Amino acid sequence: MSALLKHPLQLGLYHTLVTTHLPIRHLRISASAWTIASRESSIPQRYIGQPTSYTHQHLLRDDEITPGITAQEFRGRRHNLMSGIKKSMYSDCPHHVAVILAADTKYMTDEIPYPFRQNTDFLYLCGFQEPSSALVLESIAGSPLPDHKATVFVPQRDADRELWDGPRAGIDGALSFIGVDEAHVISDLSEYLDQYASREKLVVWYDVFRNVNSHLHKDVVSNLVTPCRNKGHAVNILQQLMHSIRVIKSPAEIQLMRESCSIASQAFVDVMRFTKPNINEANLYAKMDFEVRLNGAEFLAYPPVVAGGNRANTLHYVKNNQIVLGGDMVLMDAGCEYHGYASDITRTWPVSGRYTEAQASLYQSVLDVQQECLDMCEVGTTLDQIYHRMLNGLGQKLQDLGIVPKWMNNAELIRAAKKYCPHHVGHYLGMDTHDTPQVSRSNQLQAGIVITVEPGLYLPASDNDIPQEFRGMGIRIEDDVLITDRAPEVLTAECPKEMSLIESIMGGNL
Ligand SMILES: [Mn+2]
Repeated sequence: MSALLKHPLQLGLYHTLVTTHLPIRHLRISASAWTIASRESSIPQRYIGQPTSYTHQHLLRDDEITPGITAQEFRGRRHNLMSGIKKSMYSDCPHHVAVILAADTKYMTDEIPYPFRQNTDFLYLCGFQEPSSALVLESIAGSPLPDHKATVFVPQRDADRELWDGPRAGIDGALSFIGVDEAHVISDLSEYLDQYASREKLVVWYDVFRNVNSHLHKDVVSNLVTPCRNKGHAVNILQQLMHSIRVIKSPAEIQLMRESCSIASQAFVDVMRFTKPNINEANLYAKMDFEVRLNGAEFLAYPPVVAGGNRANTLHYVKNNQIVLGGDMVLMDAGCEYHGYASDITRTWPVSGRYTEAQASLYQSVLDVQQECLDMCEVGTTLDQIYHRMLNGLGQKLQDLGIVPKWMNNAELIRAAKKYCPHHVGHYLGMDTHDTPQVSRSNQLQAGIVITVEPGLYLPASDNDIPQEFRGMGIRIEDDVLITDRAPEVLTAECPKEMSLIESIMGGNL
């Protein structure tokens, strides 16, 4: 019996369909039929476990799957992926199947889940938020790529589980809401994939080395991958292609990123105003978290760094539990996630409201270098080239400040810059904070790419080579930048970074 025939819908759930007034033709919608189907009639008239325009009118329009992103855009993303596969070295093969798994729920302790975060590639392709689901994209016999069939596999509706976890979409909800061609329950995925194990001239696209969902990976997809490998079929990872698509943001995504950056920028201003000597780092963290949520973000995009004084020299300091003394600066690296899009900002300000002379000279040096780097953010340059600009600039500044000796030549200055700034100048930014890491930093920037520009200088209190007045200072200034065909757009421009502006805000004058 084929997986399709064994489908529970065909085994007796027709009754359910009738009672929910959902015509059976809606359960298998061809791609062409879907495009003419009315979106309005397709939104399930019940809560399905994630916001829809039916349950969350304040968040979504009728044509949107996730806030700001339409069903049509999601279809376009799947189309782009299949176009990429078509252009690959395996273009001659007639059969392709791509499997993208949803994340599974992670548990803190017994029955206590961490907040769920969907696998980004899965979310990007279909917008579905339920754990332990899968998306299968496959070529259609006799029809050239990028034509394809999109099928979702979702958890079965289960009254007992839904009592605890809330309603699930089920196959009817998933099919009509996501706008794919078919939907099945996830327990049918194994049998569905079996049909491919015996195929000839097949290419499998699956991220074998990523443990997105242990159960589905080990017990289900490996039953496709292993026999296919044994038969000599190509099994390719998808991530490289996924990231090359995801790195270029659509106009809708750019709008969401603008909003994410704006919310985080405003929150920084509120946190600066809230700062006073002897404040606990935890309070600054709490204030940031509070403000971004109050202004519409779902949560912070990552555990923020709130590092007073010398703790700023621990790059990933996230303990955030010390008192920041008057006279010290605080370095905060924080951003929010707004409808799936991250912002990532760092600012460093004096808790007393005034930079000391030494702090000011170090701060201005980092700010100058950041501006040089921002000026380079245009189509055709690379993150690595901006990084080299940063190293050159920081090396020069270290010498100007007297932190490294005058006799150092250029190569030695670069080494010193790397010592006092051990991280890169930036990374791609998008749905993930460190977005699309498979895209090399030596690739040329294109319009629609968002990057961070975040030079810093970290001068540990324990480093006796550093002049006394600078020891124990750590400064980073990080903005998020949209590459365009014209001048770069600094998405975090609302977040103050000029010292006079920060001092005015903290002094209550702005
Ligand atoms: Mn960053």
